[in-house]
Parts: sequence; structure tokens; C-alpha cells
Amino acid sequence: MNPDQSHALSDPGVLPLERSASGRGAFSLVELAITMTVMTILVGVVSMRVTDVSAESKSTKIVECIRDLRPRATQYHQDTGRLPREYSGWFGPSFHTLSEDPGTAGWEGPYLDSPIRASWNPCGGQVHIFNYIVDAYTGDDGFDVDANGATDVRESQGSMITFWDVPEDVARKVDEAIDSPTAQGWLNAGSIEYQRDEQRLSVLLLAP
Ligand SMILES: [Ca+2]
Ligand SMILES: [Ca+2]
Repeated sequence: MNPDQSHALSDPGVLPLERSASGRGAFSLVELAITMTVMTILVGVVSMRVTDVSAESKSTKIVECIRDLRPRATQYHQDTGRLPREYSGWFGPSFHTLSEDPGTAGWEGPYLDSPIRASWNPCGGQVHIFNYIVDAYTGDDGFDVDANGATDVRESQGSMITFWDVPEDVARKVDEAIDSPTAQGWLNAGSIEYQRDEQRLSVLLLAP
């Protein structure tokens, strides 16, 4: 630090903005305003990028989970003739038919390395595999897989997985990864459907 800087910092009477009403002081105020504006913009840009990266990361985990589960659920059905059920937060073999032997004829599991857990949902909510289509949890009334406006799979015709507390930006990215051809009506079409009010993402696992 040179002697001039030391003097300026030690003397409260010579703070840059208070030196005088001259052009020097006015310019400092303009500089300060510009700096604050730029910083505000930068903070906004950085926070948007962090949010986007976070949504991307969460959607990737959900997509990987779905792709991992589909063949396991299919194998369970081939072995037992039944649709699978696994609920995070619930206990007992009847709520974990993929990971615990429910005493069902033909069962050759476990089909999962561990029982389903809420930690499988990167958005913090529960995650349940239903042994039927919960029509009320889909965007409309069951799954309109081919996006032609008519329901294709409902009630006992398939098995689905629901992730709770999924923000819309994450749900949209999951939909883009799996349902991209039906992007036009993404909420109510394809094998990924989403309910905005409940932040509930439901995915068709299998429809034998
Ligand atoms: Ca249809
Ligand atoms: Ca969709």
C-alpha cells in the first residue's frame, strides 16, 4: 500500500464519495451504480445456471432410475404373472414385492439390490411403484402412451412409478428425455405424465 492510499483509508474525511461535489465524487456514484447493476445481473445469471444444473442433475437421476427399474419390473412380471409394488416409507414384503419375497409362486428375486427408498427421489419426496395405474395420479385418466388424445393404459392394465415433490422444470426435463416426440402435450401424453398442483411425476413402468 502506498502512502497516499494509507492516508485516504485512515482519514474518514477523505472517503472517495465525500471528497467534494466535484466531478470526481459524481463519477464515483455513477461507477458505484454501474457496479451494483452489473453485480446484480451476474448474481442472477449465476443463480439461473445453478438452478438449471440442479434440475438437469435431478432429472438425470430420475431417468436413470426409470431405465434401471423397467427391466427389473418386467422380469418380476414374467416370473410371477403379477405387477410389482414397492413403496418407500412402507414396510413388509407386500409393499416390497421386488426386493422381499412375498411368497408369490414363481418369485425368483430379489429384483432390486435393496428396498426402494425415498433417497431414490432426488427431489426429496417419496417414490412408489404401484401394481396398478392410479388414474388420479396421471395427468388425465391413465396413460395416453401414443399421445393421440385417448387413454391406452389405465387401472389394472399396467404398473407405474410416482415421484412426489418434483418441480416442474425437473419433470419437464424427464419428459424431454423419454417422451420427446410428444412434447406438445407433455403433461397428459406419453409414458411420463405430470400434475402441476401436486408436483407429482408418474411414469408408466410396464403394460403387459
Ligand atoms: Ca392413446
Ligand atoms: Ca409426457
